Amino acid sequence: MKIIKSKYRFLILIFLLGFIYASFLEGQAVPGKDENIPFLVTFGKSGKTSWGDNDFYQIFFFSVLKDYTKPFYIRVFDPDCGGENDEIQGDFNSKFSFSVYGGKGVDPDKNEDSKGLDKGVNYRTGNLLSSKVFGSEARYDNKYYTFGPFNPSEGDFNERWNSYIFKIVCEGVSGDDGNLYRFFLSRDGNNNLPIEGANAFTYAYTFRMWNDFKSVAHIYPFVDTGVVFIKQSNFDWDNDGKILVVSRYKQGIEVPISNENVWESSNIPIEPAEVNSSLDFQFHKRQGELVKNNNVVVTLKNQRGDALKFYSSPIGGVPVYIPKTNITKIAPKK
Ligand SMILES: [Ca+2]
Ligand SMILES: [Ca+2]
Ligand SMILES: [Ca+2]
Ligand SMILES: [Ca+2]
Repeated sequence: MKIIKSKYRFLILIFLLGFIYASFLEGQAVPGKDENIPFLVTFGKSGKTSWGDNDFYQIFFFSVLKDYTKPFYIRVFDPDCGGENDEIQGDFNSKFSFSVYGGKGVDPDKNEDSKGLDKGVNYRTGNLLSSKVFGSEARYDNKYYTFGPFNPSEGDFNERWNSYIFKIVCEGVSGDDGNLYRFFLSRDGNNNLPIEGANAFTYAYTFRMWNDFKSVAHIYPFVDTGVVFIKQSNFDWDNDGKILVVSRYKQGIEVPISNENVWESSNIPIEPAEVNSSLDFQFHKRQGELVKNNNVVVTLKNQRGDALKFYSSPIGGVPVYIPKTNITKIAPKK
């Protein structure tokens, strides 16, 4: 009897996993399906940066291809800060605003301030389309809240990507607790239905690692034309294992890692073969004693100081290292 039950459960699990996989295919799940990141995280502004969020806000951009003309929705999973998923400090007493922007001023390719990277600049650029404040609220706990519908033409048009750009800002308005959440860009208000050709990106990625030794998280920056080297910066990694950079040219370069409440930076050379493709930043957890509930921030800049975009669905796909077999021939012994 027990065996039948567990077989049944296994089949349901397979079905559900297949369903989840299918619904994440298009890359409008944030974090994306290849990233293996459970949640984004933002702390209330009275939080401590040593908990893993350096600035108490997070900005994500969504791009919707011009060809898509129907309404769409931005769905937030677990927007509240309480109950399931969230990081309590004392008791849950924090408030978070989620705000969606469209129109001129949103596109970060045209407006540097919109990226939200520099302290003191107003990153709330564009037209406010919708906004809501969440506290500890059972009705939104472990559930979706849906913003929209929005019309694609309400976005800020980007000629290069032939897409309308939208922005969502999550800000820790008050309190000290950590809000964990995810986004989904959907063509349906009640279900996660991806939009073909859409994507999401950010310039400062604040996320939570799984509490699992074997779990490897990935983020995928896009290397644009003209990039010669990049400066990586990671914050509050808590000495939690290794951060490796993999590309079609790099088998896995280890970069300096940060400890508690500090930034660690280094320069990484970029080869011509890596231009116009994505890099794979891999986050491998330390073995032995588990670093629990690790939140981390990552930013990248090129040699000119321009920030790189991290795409939820990597541009050109997940990069795979191509061994240089001709170069690695073993030299004969003298
Ligand atoms: Ca608290
Ligand atoms: Ca919750
Ligand atoms: Ca939450
Ligand atoms: Ca941390």
